Amino acid sequence: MSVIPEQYRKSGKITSEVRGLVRAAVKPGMEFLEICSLVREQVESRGGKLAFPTGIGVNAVTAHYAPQDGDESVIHEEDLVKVDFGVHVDGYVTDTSVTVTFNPGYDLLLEATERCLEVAISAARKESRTAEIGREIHREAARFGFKTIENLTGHTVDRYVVHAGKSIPNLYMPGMQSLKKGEVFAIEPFLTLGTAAGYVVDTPSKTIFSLVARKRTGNKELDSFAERVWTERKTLPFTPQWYSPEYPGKKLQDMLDRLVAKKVVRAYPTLVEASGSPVAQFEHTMAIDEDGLTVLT
Ligand SMILES: [Co+2]
Repeated sequence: MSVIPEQYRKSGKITSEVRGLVRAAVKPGMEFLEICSLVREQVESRGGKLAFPTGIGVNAVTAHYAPQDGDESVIHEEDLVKVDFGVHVDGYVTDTSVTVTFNPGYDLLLEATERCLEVAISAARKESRTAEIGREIHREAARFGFKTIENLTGHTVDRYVVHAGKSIPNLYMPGMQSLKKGEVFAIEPFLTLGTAAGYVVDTPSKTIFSLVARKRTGNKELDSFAERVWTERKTLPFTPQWYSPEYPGKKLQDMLDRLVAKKVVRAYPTLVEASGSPVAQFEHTMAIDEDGLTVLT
């Protein structure tokens, strides 16, 4: 008898189907915002909801960039494009990422990254120590002449929680916890060039936010926005773009700045590879139960 809630399986199935559509749909000339709309529509039409804002990471932009209204950025022929999205069904989160390119110069990087994910899944079938899974990822990347991003990791997920506490590193990292039966987690190797710095740094861009505290600010407008986010999202991340039609101009950004200052909301800066090198990423979410490991996505 599996201990994995059925909603995880449904969530994973939606994630997997939509990832297939994204992989086929992303083409040069496509706007970032179109990719996000596609993900949202396809997830919702299957009965899921977005677990976090869909991230579009082009080249060295590695994580936490969600395009906002008015962003006219498009995919170019020479780009490497990461689409990172997550689905929840009744709060049960599955997380995935796929990298697409039309630039043959990146083919080997993509192949190596996908291979690292396979190697990591094989390792996780028999190895609960996350440090050892990280070691396998790093070793496989090195075999191809690439580096892993040392400060980004996979993670356990939980109900209404995208990062539930345990990390699955992309290199050997001693002193980390082991995975247990009943846990659901995402493994996500990020690979970059052998000549790169191999880590990500924050940028001033902030497009992803989440509620961190349910406390009153005393301002009616801020409190009602925070209450609405709690009702709709709990602590799952959101992006201003979802709410922008209701708050014209700089209104919403101003509200978010104040909620961040009051520590009601947290902002996630866009992360880029420190030396500006391209980064590829593939990700699956999986569960361990009595029957072993099941890839949900
Ligand atoms: Co993830």
